[in-house]
Amino acid sequence: MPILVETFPGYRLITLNRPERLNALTVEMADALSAALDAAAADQSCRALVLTGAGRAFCAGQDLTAIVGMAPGDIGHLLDRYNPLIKKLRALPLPVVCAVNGVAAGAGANLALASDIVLAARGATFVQAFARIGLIPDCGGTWFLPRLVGMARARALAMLAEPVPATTAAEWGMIWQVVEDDRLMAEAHGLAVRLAGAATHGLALVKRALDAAETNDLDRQLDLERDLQEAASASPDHAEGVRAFLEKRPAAFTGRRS
Ligand code: LHQ
Repeated sequence: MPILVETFPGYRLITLNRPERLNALTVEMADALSAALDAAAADQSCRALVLTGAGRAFCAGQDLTAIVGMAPGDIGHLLDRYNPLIKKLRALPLPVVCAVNGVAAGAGANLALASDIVLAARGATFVQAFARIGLIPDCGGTWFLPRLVGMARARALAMLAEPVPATTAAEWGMIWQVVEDDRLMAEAHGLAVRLAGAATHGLALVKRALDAAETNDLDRQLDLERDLQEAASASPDHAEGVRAFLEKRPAAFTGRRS
C-alpha cells in the first residue's frame, strides 16, 4: 500500500508508505493520495488531515527509478498527474498539517510546502533537489518558495539544491515550527485535535482568501474578504463563537457550512 490512512475522532492521518525508497513518489502513490483527499473531503466528520512519512524520510520526491527510460515528454505527463494533486491539497476545505519526519526532497519538499501548517522534526531537512538532476522545482516549488522565503533565498535554494535544516526553514518562514524528533507525531496529533474542534468552514474560507491574496491587488482582496466574511458570518459556528464568547465558555463548533 503506497499510503496508509488512519481515522481518528475528527481527523485522518495519511502516511506515505514506501519507507525502503524514502517514500519516493510514484503515480500509484499520487493516485492513492488523491483518492484519500477526496474521501476526507466527502466525510463531514473529517475536519483536519495530518500528512507524514513512514520510516526515516518524509518523501524523497519523484521515484527516479520509475523515470529511467522514459521518453523526455513523459515527464511532463507525470506532472499532468501530480499537479491536480497539489491543487486538490490546496483547495481542500479543511486544514492539512504536514508532519515532516525526515528528509523532504524534490517534489516531496513541495508537497510539504503545499500543506497548510508544516511542522518538522528537528532532524528533518528540505532539499530542492531538482537542480542536481537538471530539473526545475515542480509541484508548486517555483510558486511556494519565493512567497515563503523571498526571491533571493528561493533562487539560491533552487540553483544550489542545498539541504535546509528544519530550524533554518522555521527561521526563514518556510514552515510553521520545529519540534523535537520524538515529539513530532504527538504535536501533529495535538494540532489535528485542535483543528478538528475548530470552525472548519471558516478555516476553508481562510484558505481561499490567503491563496487569492497571492495574486489579488488590495481592491480585489478587500472585495473577496467582504464576500467570504459574509459566507463565514452565515455559518452556525460564527453564531456559536459569539455566543460562547458572551457566555464566557469554550465554543462547541460543528464545522458545518450551514
Ligand atoms: C530513491 C530516491 C528517489 C528512487 C532515495 N527515487 N529511490 C521529477 C520528474 C518527473 C516528474 C515529476 O516530478 C519530478 C519531481 C522530483 O521530485 S525530481 C527530484 C527527485 N528526487 C531527488 O532527486 C532526490 C533523490 N534522493 C536523494 O537525493 C537522497 O536519497 C536524499 C537526499 C533524499 C536522502 O539521502 P540519504 O539519506 O543519504 O539516503 P539514500 O540516498 O541512501 O537513499 C536511501 C535509499 O532510497 C537508496 O536506495 P538503496 O537501495 O541504495 O538503499 C536510494 O536510492 C533510495 N532513494 N531517493 N527519489
